[in-house]
Amino acid sequence: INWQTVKTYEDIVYEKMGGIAKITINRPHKRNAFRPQTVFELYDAFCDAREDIKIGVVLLTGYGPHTDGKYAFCAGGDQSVRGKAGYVDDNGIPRLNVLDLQRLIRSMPKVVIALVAGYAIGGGHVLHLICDLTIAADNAIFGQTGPKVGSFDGGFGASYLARIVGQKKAREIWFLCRQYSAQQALEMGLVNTVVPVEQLEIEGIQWAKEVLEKSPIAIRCLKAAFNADCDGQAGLQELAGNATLLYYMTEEGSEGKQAFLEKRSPNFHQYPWLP
Ligand code: 2NE
Repeated sequence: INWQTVKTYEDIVYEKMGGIAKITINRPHKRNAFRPQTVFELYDAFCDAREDIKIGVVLLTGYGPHTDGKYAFCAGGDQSVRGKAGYVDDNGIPRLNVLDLQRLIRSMPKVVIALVAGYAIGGGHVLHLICDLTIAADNAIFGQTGPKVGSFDGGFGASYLARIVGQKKAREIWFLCRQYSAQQALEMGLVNTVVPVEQLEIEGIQWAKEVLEKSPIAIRCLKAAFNADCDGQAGLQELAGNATLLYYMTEEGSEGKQAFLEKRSPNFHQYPWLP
């Protein structure tokens, strides 16, 4: 495998080989959780891949294993930079810019394949969800955590998930915040296939090569057609992003984040289940 680095970033690695681009989130000490800077870099790399007429497939993955031996695709938003109205960038501005990235992955007329080893959790789970295809390593672990850490993704994270796994399962995933194995994810249609972790990239390249043999215009029209069926969810995503921003401003939302950072269970008992 002969990946060529395209551009050097702080939080990601961006490489190309033939018609394939590979974008790797590179914050293993945080289980590849993203801060605003990470998302800006991902957005920049995805834009480059979209513009490059030689690129037909993008592989999105997470660097691993970490020094403790654990793998992660992405553990969602970096809770240590979560402020009152989003994830705070170097200029002190709170952001939910991962929603822009979700829209770019969804709308770009190229095939995006998530290669998931280890944790795909929270906003990291939504990132794999939004990709066109997901190849899971046998050690992959999937789940949402929002209601535990004082967050939610009421856009694609809820509605698109329900389209994929069905309403009952999607509600279970969000309401209980459990973790699911690669095999369970395969059974619920959340991933396309499961392979041994050491074969993950090889499998991704193989799938990419098969796509690259096909007609670019047929593929772009098909992607647009699959999207069109769920396009109302794009509006929901914007509305839900605003609701998340407001929720982050509340004491109840902060309690979840604070509990994660303090490595304790959240105490939501003081907040009423309003009628
Ligand atoms: C991913 C998971 C389950 C892994 O558990 P484990 O036990 O393997 O690792 P550990 O010890 O929890 O994590 C290792 C280090 O990574 C940091 C941890 O704090 C820890 O740091 P140190 O104590 O070693 O210094 N880390 C992991 N995830 C992080 C994160 N998201 N932010 C900051 N630091 C993180 C376990 O780590 C976990 O449950 N992580 C949190 C998952 C989560 O709740 N993510 C946010 C969901 S909300 C979201 O993503 C979102 C949204 O809902 C709406 C819009 C945008 C984003």
